[in-house]
Amino acid sequence: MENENKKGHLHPITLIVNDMAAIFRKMGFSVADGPEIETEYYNFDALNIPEWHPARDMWDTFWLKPLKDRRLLRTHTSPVQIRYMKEHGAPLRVIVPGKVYRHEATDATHEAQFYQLEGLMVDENCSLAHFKGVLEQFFSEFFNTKVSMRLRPSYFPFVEPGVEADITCIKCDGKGCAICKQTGWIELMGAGMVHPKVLEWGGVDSKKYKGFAFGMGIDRLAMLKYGIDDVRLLYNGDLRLVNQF
Ligand code: 2NL
Repeated sequence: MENENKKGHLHPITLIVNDMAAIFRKMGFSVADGPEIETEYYNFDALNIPEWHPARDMWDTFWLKPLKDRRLLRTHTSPVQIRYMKEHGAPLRVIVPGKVYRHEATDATHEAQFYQLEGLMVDENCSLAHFKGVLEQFFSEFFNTKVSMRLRPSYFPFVEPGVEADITCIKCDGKGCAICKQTGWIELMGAGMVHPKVLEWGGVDSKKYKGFAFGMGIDRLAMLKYGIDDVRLLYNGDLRLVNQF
């Protein structure tokens, strides 16, 4: 039989997660994980997104049938970082790759279930400059080419200030091409300085410690790195895709 000699192998998402973790480990980050079924408290309230906050609409949520408390499928991996702060205390460096869920229609760039990698560094005098340095180093190693980053102001309830971070296009080095839609820049992540209230809810003294945090889509990075143009290809089990890795 044709398949008898074929060995199993890792899925492209797993390969990307392993690559990412290896680079962050070299910079002193630990890798953590946590539950995919979360409480409303850890997914929202502890991230400065109370029930009445209009920003809750940013995350279309799969709610579970309510029992004692309201539970949901986590919409981001941030709840793991809150749990990590409480358990380990400051200073800390951690990344959390994992599966997250959004209640939305799928298309070539959206899935209801996808992978995210978030990171958190907390230390005395930690700043956005450290964020930029760490992530420029990360992306340069990940894409095997020197990349620069630019930060644009943005808003997320759990950080202040909040930013969107772009890197120089890895295909054209900033000259302009189809990948970067002629802009020279690729939008890759949201980030910011952790809101003092969020540090406190994580048990960290926000007078003594500062922290940066960031989140990015692993699927999007996999698509960029491997030239995949439809996120659904990563999950529909088509062997013509997975056998290329
Ligand atoms: C995005 C935005 C972000 C974070 C994630 C974070 C986690 C904690 C505290 C503060 Cl525990 N922030 N995570 C911060 C800013 C942006 O992700 O667009 N992700 C794909």
